[in-house]
Amino acid sequence: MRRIYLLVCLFISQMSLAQTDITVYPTPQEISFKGQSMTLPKTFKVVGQEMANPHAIEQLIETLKIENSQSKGFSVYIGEQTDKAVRKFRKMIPQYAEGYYLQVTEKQIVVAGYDERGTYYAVQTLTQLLKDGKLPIVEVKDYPRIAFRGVVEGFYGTPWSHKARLSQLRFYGKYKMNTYIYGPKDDPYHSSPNWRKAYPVSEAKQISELVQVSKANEVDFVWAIHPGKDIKWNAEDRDILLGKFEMMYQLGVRSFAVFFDDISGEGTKADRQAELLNYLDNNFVKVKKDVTPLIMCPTEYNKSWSNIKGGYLPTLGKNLNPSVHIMWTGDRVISDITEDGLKWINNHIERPAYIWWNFPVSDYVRDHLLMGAVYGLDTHVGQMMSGFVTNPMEYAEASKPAIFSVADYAWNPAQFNSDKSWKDALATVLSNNSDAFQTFANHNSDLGANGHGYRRDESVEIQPTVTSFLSAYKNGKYEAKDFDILLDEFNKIAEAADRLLVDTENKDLIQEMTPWLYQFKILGEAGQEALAMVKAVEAGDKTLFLRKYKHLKALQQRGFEIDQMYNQNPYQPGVKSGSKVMQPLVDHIFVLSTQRFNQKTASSLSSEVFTSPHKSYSTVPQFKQLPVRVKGKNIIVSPILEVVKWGAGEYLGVELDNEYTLMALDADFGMKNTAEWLQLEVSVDGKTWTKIAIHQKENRIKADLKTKAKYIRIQNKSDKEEQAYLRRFNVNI
Ligand code: XQO
Repeated sequence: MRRIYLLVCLFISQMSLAQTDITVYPTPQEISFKGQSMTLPKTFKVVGQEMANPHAIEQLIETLKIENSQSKGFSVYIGEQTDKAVRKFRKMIPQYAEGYYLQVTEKQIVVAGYDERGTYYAVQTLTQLLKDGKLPIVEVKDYPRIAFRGVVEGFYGTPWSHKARLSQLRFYGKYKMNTYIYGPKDDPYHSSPNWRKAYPVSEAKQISELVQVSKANEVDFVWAIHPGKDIKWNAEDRDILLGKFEMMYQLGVRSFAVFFDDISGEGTKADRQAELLNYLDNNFVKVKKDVTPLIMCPTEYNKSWSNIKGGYLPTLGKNLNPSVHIMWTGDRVISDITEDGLKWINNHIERPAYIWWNFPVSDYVRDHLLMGAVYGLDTHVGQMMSGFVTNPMEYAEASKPAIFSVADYAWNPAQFNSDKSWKDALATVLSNNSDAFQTFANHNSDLGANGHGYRRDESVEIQPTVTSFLSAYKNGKYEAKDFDILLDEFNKIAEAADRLLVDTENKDLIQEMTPWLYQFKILGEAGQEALAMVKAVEAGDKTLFLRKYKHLKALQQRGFEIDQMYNQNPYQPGVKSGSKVMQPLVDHIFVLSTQRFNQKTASSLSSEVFTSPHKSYSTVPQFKQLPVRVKGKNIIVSPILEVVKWGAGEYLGVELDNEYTLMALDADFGMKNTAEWLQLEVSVDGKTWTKIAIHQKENRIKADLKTKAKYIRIQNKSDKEEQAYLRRFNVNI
């Protein structure tokens, strides 16, 4: 009896093994493992090869290593539901676009697509199921919940390289993303000043190649144009735009978008935008017949920027041809996607919104890498949106984990598991060092303070131990268990940074992350030294404490130098790592242990920590918590990208850590007339203010200060709201 029992257990464990060790991404709607697996045969008889989607056949041949179809080989039936080869399985095929039925048994494999993409996606799933020459006996009925899924390269900053884009397109094909929208804000032929012009030959050739590779990976290459900054609402510009679409069509482009985001002035008019898009829809999209529906990005692309009474969104909703997709970022520029938010927008635009999700884009927090999980997306709203595309970081490879999880979410929101998807995403992007990559991602996911007020979880698992250790150590004691957990984590951080630095599996990823790996290594070592200082104080070992103290000061200096040396962009320059939990922890331990050391040994070691001594403050919502950094004799407020609404009487101020002699102000608010409504003032005590004259040339504002002050602020002295950009605000001391 016992023997049988053991045999049954073995069988079940075998079955469960087959069941659990393969996870298909995106999560299929229905997948049922039958328990056993089959060993891949050597010869196959492929039925339907001539009619099925050629890209699917290509992938099938590569996956199953099929030399040539043999008459007596193992049967593989492949095709779309109207093809003879899969006719007898057609009632098993889910009746949704891009859906498919996949079956693996001991005697056959069936790959049956609702349409050509479905067949291709079935083969992608089959490819993921193949492991060590074995396939599980399985049945899959699968389809996407959201019709358009993918990426919009829509960020400010260095556009992705051609090589990076090709790698992205192959990645999208594997994870069933069917949309790549080309719209890099800093490409002059996508936006002003050259949106009217043809691409130079070399760029045109690259676009053609991208289109070809997109097709081979079943991805729509959507070419976007961003004419709003200087478009004229006349027949001439309208026909120039039509002509540009025709040029892109000649390069092979079959999907188009028109973006009106981040502009001001004439181009923002809804009725004009709708008229232009309907013209393009009627005279280009509908005429060509092989072009997918138009996508547009509205000027009011999030709820916080929209003014329904003003009529912008209702005008678009009413006037725009129903087939035109309208993009939306959510309740704010950077925002969670919720059912209420979707109900609100879908009602006003009279169609399901096409989501442009601004994560993991980091062009407003450029000193941070956003490697965290994808979350904040309602899981039961799939049918309330027509598309879901993510706006990624300028770091293409480092964006892949988030893109992987967005692919997972967009295909099957109802079954999306944020944490599991994140861990598997990291292991997919970097398989041989995935534990180190996970450690890195755990502590490099928050954004730090930023104008959008958007934050992310970071160092989640160790956070409770950090809190428990610090609250105890503030009273001079701590739990040994907490200490050991923290030390173990800092050891893991230091090791992970080095193992990743020399990883060769994905060199492009490592190259993108290197500055942050340098910083991460220092964070790990700094943590080790800070904890060593705690031990030295406890042991009353003055010599040891001083050694550790000096080492940590040196590490702080190195970290500062890395922050000053790498990634020196004009917005948020530098390299931050572990900025939400682990770096503050190191600083806290440094301060507390140094203070304790000073008390115990009547010393007066400085417990000053290297952070920016000065800070900004403001009554302008978009200027909240702007980072301030020091560069030489300059105090620099971080610029931001978007149009700022500056209310009457509102001001932007800088509070210095001490009184200084201010020498000059060098500012730029992106407009010519700002000196008319701006008033500059300085103060020593923050109460009595002295007005200072400012001079304007073009957009540049200057002021000679040569006055002692601790505060400086610039105020909208008019009685109405003004619009401006924060391009520069530097105080020279
Ligand atoms: O969200 C946008 N359009 C729907 C515009 C995008 C830019 O492309 C940036 O990548 C992103 C976040 O920074 N968002 C801009 C916000 C405001 C920039 C003026």
